[in-house]
Amino acid sequence: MQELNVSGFRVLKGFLTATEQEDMVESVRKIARAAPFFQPRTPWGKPMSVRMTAAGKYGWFSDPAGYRYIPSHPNGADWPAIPANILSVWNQLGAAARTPDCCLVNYYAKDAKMGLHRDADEADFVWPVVSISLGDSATFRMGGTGRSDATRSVVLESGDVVVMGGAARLAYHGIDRIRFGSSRLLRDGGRINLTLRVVD
Ligand code: MD3
Ligand code: FE
Repeated sequence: MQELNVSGFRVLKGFLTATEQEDMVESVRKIARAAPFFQPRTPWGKPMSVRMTAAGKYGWFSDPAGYRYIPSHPNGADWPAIPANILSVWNQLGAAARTPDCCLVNYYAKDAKMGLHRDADEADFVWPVVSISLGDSATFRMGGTGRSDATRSVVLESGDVVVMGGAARLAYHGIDRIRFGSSRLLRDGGRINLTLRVVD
């Protein structure tokens, strides 16, 4: 396994074996059966290209009323528990002293992307964010703590895990595009990203 570690930004290439990736896709299918994927709208009313669902105490939501964590699915159902194989990645790389409150599940179809942003709606930035990539590769863009800081891009492949701690926790980042069809993990293609966060 290769590792890049620059001021709290860790990319663990090939952290998950092929079998672990397949098991994790099965866990995501279970989450999606209990909490179906939905398409959030931006505060400006435009549908986001990424489809989302979640597990844990909170999920993430946005609509013209703004971006926020929500304690149940938009359909009223409880979010399912975070599956053990996903929690195991947090316990190895995140912070075993604390359970994550949210496992956000992002699904990127062919033309989906996520603009440059930072994750700053959590109560305490001492906790890292752990992200798991499954399926098609993506061009991930990583900047600094200022919106106009220089950025660089990193290709994230299926089985890679990213940990954002320290100064990187509040860095700007986004997904420019996915390389549709680059992986055969998901039968219909596309990319799943799991993001584990402490919210409260
Ligand atoms: C850097 N997701 O859901 S994961 C997000 O691939 C999000 O779906 C992207 O950004 C995705 O908010 C990127 C890598 C990641 C996650 C959280 C971070 C990078 C981060 C938090 C702080 C800095
Ligand atoms: Fe983010």
